[in-house]
Amino acid sequence: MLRKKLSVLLAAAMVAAAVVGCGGADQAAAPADNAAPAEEAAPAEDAAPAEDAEAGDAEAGDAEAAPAASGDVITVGYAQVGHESDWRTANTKNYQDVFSAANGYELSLIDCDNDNAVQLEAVRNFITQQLDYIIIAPIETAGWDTVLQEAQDAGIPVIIADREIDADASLYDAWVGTNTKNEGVTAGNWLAEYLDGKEANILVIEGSVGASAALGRSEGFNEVAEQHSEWKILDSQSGDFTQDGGQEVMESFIKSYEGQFNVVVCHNDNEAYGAMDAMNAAGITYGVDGDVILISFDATHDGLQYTLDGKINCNVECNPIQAAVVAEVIQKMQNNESYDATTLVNDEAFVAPGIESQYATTMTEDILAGRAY
Ligand code: GYE
Repeated sequence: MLRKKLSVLLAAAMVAAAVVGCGGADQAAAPADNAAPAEEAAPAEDAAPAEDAEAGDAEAGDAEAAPAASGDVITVGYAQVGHESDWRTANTKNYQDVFSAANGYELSLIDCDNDNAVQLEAVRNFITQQLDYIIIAPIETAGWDTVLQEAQDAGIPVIIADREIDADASLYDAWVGTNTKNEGVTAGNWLAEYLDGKEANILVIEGSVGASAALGRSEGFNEVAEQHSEWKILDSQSGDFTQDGGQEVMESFIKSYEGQFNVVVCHNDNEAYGAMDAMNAAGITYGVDGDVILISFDATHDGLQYTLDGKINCNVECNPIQAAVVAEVIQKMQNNESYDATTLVNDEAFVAPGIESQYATTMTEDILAGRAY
């Protein structure tokens, strides 16, 4: 049933970012400007628990208190980035599992195919439909003010998930995601430790242009690179977080820089698969026994398989399993309880067998067996 949520209670006591996940790599505080506005509002009328609602993930915690009055469902719109990567596929499935009918939700998940205009339209449709909550995984950081104002005017709470946006934090209600700048710093720190003063001639295959996940990883990695006069970033181009994109960029890098580079940094696993295909075709060796050090991000199952096989030297995790945390925030909003305005899903990093690192865990069969996505 469609119901316009008139208001939510945003307790003044917004507590510090809650950290969930597996820990490991050093993660600083969540993005500083994500504190939601403190604002009092009347309780929603229909916050009574429903029967049989249970969270789809062990981490949902409070979500066991059911979402809505019996027969009532919570309508949720998720404007998803697209289907560019294995990470994204896992994230989509996770939302479908957690925001299920059995858990008391009606989820409208729109695959925006990495197109900003489509994503803005999806959010506007959610507003027109007067859904109870809107979740946005923003394709780009920029351009959100107007539509967020429209959602606020309509009284619909918005949760920004996965990536970050430039908009003022007063324009949305909560943020859940990972600290991609720290992921970049971890990759840089690991490389410095591994090279131990040796020269690095680096090629970077970035994620999608304007995406906070790409901007953050570059910013973090560059911060470390700047401290190393023996490192040179030869080139940095977007592979759009896709395997095809990674392959194309790597092919053109090979044309321009063959014989000149010894490090390739890919902003996600899919790009790394494409880069490996391009290097295979050109007879360039990579990984622990190769000429090129290969760094990747995401640490999906297949990415970790390549890490275990010694083809990817270091793989920095980014956890796509975020829906239960978002559901918990929604449950708290629904029950007029205070909630965390910012929730950081923590990440760690993994290195190939034979590598020991203070920044990353050495891969094993057991770690791989435990990786479902
Ligand atoms: O790393 C990539 C995906 O936003 C963190 O988006 C996410 C990134 C992830 O396409 O694989």
